[in-house]
Amino acid sequence: PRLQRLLLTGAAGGLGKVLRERLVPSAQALRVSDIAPLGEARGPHEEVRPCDLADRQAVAALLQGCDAIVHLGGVSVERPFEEILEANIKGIFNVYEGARRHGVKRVVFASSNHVIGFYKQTETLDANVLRRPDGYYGLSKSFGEDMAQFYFDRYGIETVSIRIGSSFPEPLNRRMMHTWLSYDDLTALVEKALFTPGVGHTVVYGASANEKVWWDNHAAAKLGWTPRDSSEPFRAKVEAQPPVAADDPNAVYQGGAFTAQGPFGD
Ligand code: NAI
Ligand code: 15L
Repeated sequence: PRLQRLLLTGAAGGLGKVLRERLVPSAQALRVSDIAPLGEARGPHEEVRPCDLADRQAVAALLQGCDAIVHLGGVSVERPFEEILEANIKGIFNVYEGARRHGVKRVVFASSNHVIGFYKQTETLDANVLRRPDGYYGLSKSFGEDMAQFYFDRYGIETVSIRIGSSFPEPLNRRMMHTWLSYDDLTALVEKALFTPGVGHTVVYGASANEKVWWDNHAAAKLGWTPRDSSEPFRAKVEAQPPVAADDPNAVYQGGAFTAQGPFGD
């Protein structure tokens, strides 16, 4: 183990379940947190700590004694603004404030491709392009990246913001043939993000070595990460799905259907 205590938020979620297992070798103690049920501790290495990310005092207490955090917790899809505000926007503020107060030195932030979702699928982007968030969810991740930059510039807390593409056991549709990030590649990228020295605030994309990617990921190569997997073995299965119309958001925009969700309520 290289860290004394690592905090994993969103540990009950899709990616949290994966990293809860796979980050065990990275730390002596793994503190797992979520607002959803986490079950029992998986062994003496685990501390199970339920917490609402919108609760500033609770999040500060959660970060106490940790030397790094992998922050996956929050609303992970497009939702009404008020929901995003609590979990993601107040949540990321509470995480960085807690980190500052308790001397946590490194954050790995699960950002999203939805910070650049309104770019067309014909464009190739690096991590420095102007962000074009495709909804309140994308806006919250955009805010999170700015928060990361601010807390580095002001307080020296280092962050790797990973603009995750689509991380699922397999790509689920044609768009994800481009955006898919395998769990093995995700794990390796998170490890590099935790342990590479001198990252400041580095923004990278999280996509496997798919045949055609939309992202120039040289920033990730600087972390020493090379994706190993590809969506290609799933091509026949994905292309057996009904075709998508050329003007469907899923075929036009990098953010796919997220670009067309809402407005909510009135
Ligand atoms: P998920 O929705 O399965 O997991 C998120 C977890 O956060 C859930 O277990 C949920 O209970 C928890 N959470 C929500 N509100 C909370 C609150 N107020 N306090 C504490 N916990 C709260 O999402 P998934 O797929 O595991 O994604 C993990 C992270 O990675 C998310 O931040 C998501 O935005 C980001 N991401 C994921 C992608 C993917 O393809 N899976 C793509 C891009 C980004
Ligand atoms: C995300 O940010 C979501 O959290 C995830 O559920 C997927 O929808 C992914 O993006 C995607 O764009 O495929």
